[in-house]
Amino acid sequence: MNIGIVCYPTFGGSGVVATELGKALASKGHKVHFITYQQPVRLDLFSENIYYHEVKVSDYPLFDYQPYELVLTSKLVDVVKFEKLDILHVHYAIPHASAAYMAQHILKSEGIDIPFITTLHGTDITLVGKDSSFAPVITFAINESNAVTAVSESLKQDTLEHFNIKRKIEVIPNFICLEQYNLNVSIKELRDSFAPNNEKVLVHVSNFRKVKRTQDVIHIFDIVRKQLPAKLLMVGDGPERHHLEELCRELGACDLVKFVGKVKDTERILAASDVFILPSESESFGLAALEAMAAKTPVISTNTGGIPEVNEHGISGFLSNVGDVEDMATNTLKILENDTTLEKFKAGAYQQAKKFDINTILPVYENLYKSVIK
Ligand code: GMT
Repeated sequence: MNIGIVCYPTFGGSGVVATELGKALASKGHKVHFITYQQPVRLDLFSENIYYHEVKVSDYPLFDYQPYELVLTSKLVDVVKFEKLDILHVHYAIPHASAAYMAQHILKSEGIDIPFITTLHGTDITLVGKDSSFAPVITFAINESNAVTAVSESLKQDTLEHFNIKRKIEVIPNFICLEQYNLNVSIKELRDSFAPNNEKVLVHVSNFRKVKRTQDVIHIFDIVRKQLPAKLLMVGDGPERHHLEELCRELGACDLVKFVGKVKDTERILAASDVFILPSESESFGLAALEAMAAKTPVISTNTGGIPEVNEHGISGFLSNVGDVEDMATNTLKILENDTTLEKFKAGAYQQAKKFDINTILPVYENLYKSVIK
């Protein structure tokens, strides 16, 4: 198949899922065209069957706000026509689904039929989409998609609750490429570089937005480090970083917390850590938790949204109520109690991650594509 993928190219989960899906489809022989405003962070353009079409955003001084949806629509029309695409798969509804709808209708007027699939990822529904200024367009674009998928049962229910949806939403969970986590290189050196005295290593990966409750990560760590020697790795960057650094200073924990910044391939850092912390306020799936589990790192998380579909309480980690930092710290200490318990949770995390292997999920997407292509 000749597939167009529209996504955000940034470090966010939806862009990562779209990129990994495209790479896996390309490795199976499909031609995959990424259409977005910047090369997706995890995309390797030298891979066979992968193409990238940049959406040029206008900088005309009249526009205080650049009309991205329109330039994206025009680009979609152009790429569908000239690359002879069979299908468009848009990740994140805003504004990708309505741009795809518009492109579909422009192409129809020229006698070209192109179906589009919308994958809902989370904040397009739970945060942004619920905003009444977006709701009519989002509702319409979801209803007009040729197929709609959500990354968890929880997100599907949220969508049905908050929007007037008249079409079927299929749940296709996020996935990981387990092979990528079979690291041949030793992680000992990396671990020794930040935990030279065999301290336990806690890790958090996110875009440091408010919804991630990153301050809770620091508070959990502060409780844990008072019980046993520990270090914390904060991977990523975002609006909360400044407050987090201030909090570390207040708690006198600066020497124990390392802000690593944005990292493209997190596999080695995750594998070199003992426990992953995800105290989010809301999370439609929690891809970062799944990536940790694939690296055999158990997860301490909240029980919000789709996280319970990913992290199994008592097996791959533990779940707590949002904001209950005491409970999350207690659970972290339970996992770190002794090597046997830690190994048990590491094995549990990996077993759970196996359920989300790309080899299981990819055929589901391929079948969905076939079902909508006439
Ligand atoms: O979580 C983010 O801040 C990024 C966001 C995105 O759309 O890029 O992530 C959402 O999609 C991910 C991939 O499907 C999910 O794993 C995340 O749980 C979801 N984030 C939220 O629901 C807050």
